[in-house]
Amino acid sequence: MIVQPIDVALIVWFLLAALSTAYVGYDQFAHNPEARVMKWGFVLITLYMGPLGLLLYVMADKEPAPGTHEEFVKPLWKQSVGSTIHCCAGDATGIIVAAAITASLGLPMWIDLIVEYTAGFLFGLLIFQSLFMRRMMGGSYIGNVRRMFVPELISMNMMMAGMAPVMSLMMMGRDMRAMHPAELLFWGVMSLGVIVGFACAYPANVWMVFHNLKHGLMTERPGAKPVANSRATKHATHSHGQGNHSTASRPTRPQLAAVTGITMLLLLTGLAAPAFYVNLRLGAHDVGSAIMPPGMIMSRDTPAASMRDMSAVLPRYVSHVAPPYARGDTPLTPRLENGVKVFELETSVVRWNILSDVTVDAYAFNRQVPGPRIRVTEGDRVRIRVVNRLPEATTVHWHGLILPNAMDGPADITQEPIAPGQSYVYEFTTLQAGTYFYHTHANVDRQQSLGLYGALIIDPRNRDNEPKADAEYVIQLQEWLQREGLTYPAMLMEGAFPNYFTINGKAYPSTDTLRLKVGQTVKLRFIGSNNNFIHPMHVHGGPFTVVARDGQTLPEPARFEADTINVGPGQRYDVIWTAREPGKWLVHCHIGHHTTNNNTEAQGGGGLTMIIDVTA
Ligand SMILES: [Cu+2]
Repeated sequence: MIVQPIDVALIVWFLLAALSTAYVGYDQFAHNPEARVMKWGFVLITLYMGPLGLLLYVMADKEPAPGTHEEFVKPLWKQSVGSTIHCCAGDATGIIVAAAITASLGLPMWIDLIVEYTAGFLFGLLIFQSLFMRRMMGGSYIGNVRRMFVPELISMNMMMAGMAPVMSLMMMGRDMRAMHPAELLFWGVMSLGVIVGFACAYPANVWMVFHNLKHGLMTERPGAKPVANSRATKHATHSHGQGNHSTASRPTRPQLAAVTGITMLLLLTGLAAPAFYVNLRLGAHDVGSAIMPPGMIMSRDTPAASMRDMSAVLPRYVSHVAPPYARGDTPLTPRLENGVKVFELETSVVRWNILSDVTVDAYAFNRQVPGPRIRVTEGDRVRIRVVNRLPEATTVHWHGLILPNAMDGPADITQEPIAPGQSYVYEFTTLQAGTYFYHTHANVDRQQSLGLYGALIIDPRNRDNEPKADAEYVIQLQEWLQREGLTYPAMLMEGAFPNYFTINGKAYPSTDTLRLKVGQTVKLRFIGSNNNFIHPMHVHGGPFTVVARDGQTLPEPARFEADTINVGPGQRYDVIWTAREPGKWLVHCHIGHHTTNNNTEAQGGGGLTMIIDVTA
């Protein structure tokens, strides 16, 4: 899934890795007199380390001219490269296979790390060192296991000391696609982990090769016995008794113990230190693939549910791309069944333009933001069938209505949430009249912030006492957080503050323009369909009359004049404004930031701004 620039970089990286591996494999097996086990070591390491593996190969092991391999690979640094590659190829293979399996099983990260270390160590020791090397080194399999135990332990400790923090911090970082083996990012983290692990293991291998605890590169010519080109071999005619002819003495027991002890300490630090910063109790099934907003505080005790709540809408869930001109709040036509008005709502993830050049990945009813307008008359029997096509369970709440409890919508309180692919039928008789709205009542924090709401207008059966106007316009408010092409639910939380604001799913200058003539009136129905802020909605060009609050028409003496009304989440105000003078009159929120688009103004404003264009 290509959703971030890193994905393109990873594709390039893995293409380079594939080409590098193909070259190293071809050259090793066609031209290079390296021992078979080391050939495979280089191939695997180049697969994991890409062009860096290729670099190591040409610098340290590729025979420059026929017959020169023995001499070419002699320097200590080259021998140590060989020794590190040999160790890392086995360890990394064990670690990566274990990581892919533990991630698929959804085990917590801290268990993953222990399994990975164990698998890497055992694979390195039992397969790569002892089994594959037996032909080189001679002796029994068990003898090799015993002899290689400490060198393998030292090397593996250093490898994992470097690789573990890379895996922990990057997998549990902002982009947790890194936890999922089906994502390229997972393999990218593995690559980086092997590179860092290699760099950490290299100095330890230099020390071990210098002291003849480990062999380095080898030369294997057809018909001849393979030669282990350890630094000792210039004095050796029989090379397999490793370290017997060293120019440097083997380390003393205290030296070996001290080095081993330090590597154990570094290993434990590498395993444990990331746990101070990230929650290693989580696994791929908890948060795998979640991408978190930049700036979100993620501490070692942030629960998985909190991360899922704040994570981006993954673009792969977008099932419909709405055209830029699409509008929300379009009238929904019911069909009549035995006197019941039947409406159909369907939730899904859509790509929606809030500006001509800015899209959000929204949770939508009937592929629009806001959802379609449901308009009925007081006393109507209504039936609303809701089909859920979201990647998560949902419900619908009918805000402010008097209805049977089972029809009210709160998830897990009055009903089981509607699972993806399932449906639920709400049915009730409308007993009130006025401006209402419907919205999700499952994980409201996330779902409503992503667009799951719509207007519900109930006309009174007797319209005589209703405050009337020449025109009418519904204003539904919303806050959005869209960064780097990803949409996160906007919240009053660190890192989740909104940077876009919409009236009926559009930010100014993409908002509607109302057209009136001087002397005409308009009824503005403000709906606090947003989740976070109280928006002081202001109209230019003279005061309006507040005629209704939360669906209740105010009695004449209670109506009042104002030019700004605080619309809080869930609140509704009906106001009637008179066009007194010709010109362009603004309707806007009076919090300055809410009239910007990502902190910029265009054509005199942004966000919660719209124009009433009055002509004479
Ligand atoms: Cu505001």
